[in-house]
Amino acid sequence: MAFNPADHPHNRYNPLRGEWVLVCPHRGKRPWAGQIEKVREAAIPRHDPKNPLCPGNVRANGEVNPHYVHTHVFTNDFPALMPDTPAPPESDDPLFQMQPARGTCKVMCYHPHSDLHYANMELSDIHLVIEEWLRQYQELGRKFLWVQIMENRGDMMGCSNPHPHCQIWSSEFFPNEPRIKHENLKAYHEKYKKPLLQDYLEKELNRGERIVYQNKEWVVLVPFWAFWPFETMVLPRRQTQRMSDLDEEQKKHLAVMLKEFTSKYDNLFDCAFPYSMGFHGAPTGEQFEVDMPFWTLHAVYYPPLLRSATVKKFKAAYELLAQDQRDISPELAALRLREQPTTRITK
Ligand code: H2U
Repeated sequence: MAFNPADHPHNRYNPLRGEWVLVCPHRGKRPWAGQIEKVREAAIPRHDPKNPLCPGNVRANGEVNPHYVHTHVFTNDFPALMPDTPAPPESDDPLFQMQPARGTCKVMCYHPHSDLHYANMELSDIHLVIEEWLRQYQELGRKFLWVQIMENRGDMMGCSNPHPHCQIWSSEFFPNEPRIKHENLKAYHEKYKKPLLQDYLEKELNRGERIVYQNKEWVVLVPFWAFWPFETMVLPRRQTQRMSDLDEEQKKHLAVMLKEFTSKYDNLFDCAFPYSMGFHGAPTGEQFEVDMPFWTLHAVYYPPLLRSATVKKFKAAYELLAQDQRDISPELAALRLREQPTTRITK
């Protein structure tokens, strides 16, 4: 019997993590007896006088937000990381190791109106969001080794507030996810003399089967090794190491990508599609000016939904005890996303 990747269980290698993911596409084909309901989403008020992220409102620490008209950034009132935390004592016991954890956590509001997301935002406003990301990245990146710009959307992902916003956690330490990527990207570059993600993009563009969206500067694809059913990666067509290296054309088309691609996500299950997303690029701090040709700036989207607006994939059982596993193939997920319109259609 000849191997068919759309039918036969197999393992796929994730070169960014040095790990395998089990793909069981035959299970994705099994009949679904459950209902696929359309969710009724509560309308989000444009301005809620009780929402601490809205302009002119009081936050948890008693501060009043300005009447901002575009973006607004403030230090999180409940920060996970602070700049002046004392360092734990050093230990020579390998089983009880600690390291200092200093940093800063910011919240960035995208727009004064709570009822907006990329799909219904003006491109000019999305552009201002990107400019603010860059400003924050430049400022924080001078000081911190890692600046994590990240967005959580939807109750399902634990997002506490429907107002369009992201969080920016900056740290003096190198967090696990980007550190592991860093090591793998570096090793690949040493071996093949090419940036892994540029090499990968070129090959994916030739194959085409996992491409979801493209414009002049950006490509969105479902990675060959994706774990989440509709996980995607956003890659620049031109090699770019850090967010601070983006030029005007890249920023302009990033705004278009954010609007059009997230509309596809919303159209897939006709809902405000939940996800965690964020950007990864070359580390900063003392290395801000250091050339790291092995790093390619990219964004990742990790959405939890599997089959409908209410049916979620859990990272549980086999994934926790043995190895990451998925049912629907990355190629089928890419096809389903590719088919979606780039403007929001309420079905
Ligand atoms: P998330 O919904 O993505 O968690 O972001 C909201 C953040 O806003 C959350 O981290 C912060 C919370 O700590 N916040 C404040 O800093 N002040 C407030 O008054 C409310 C929420």
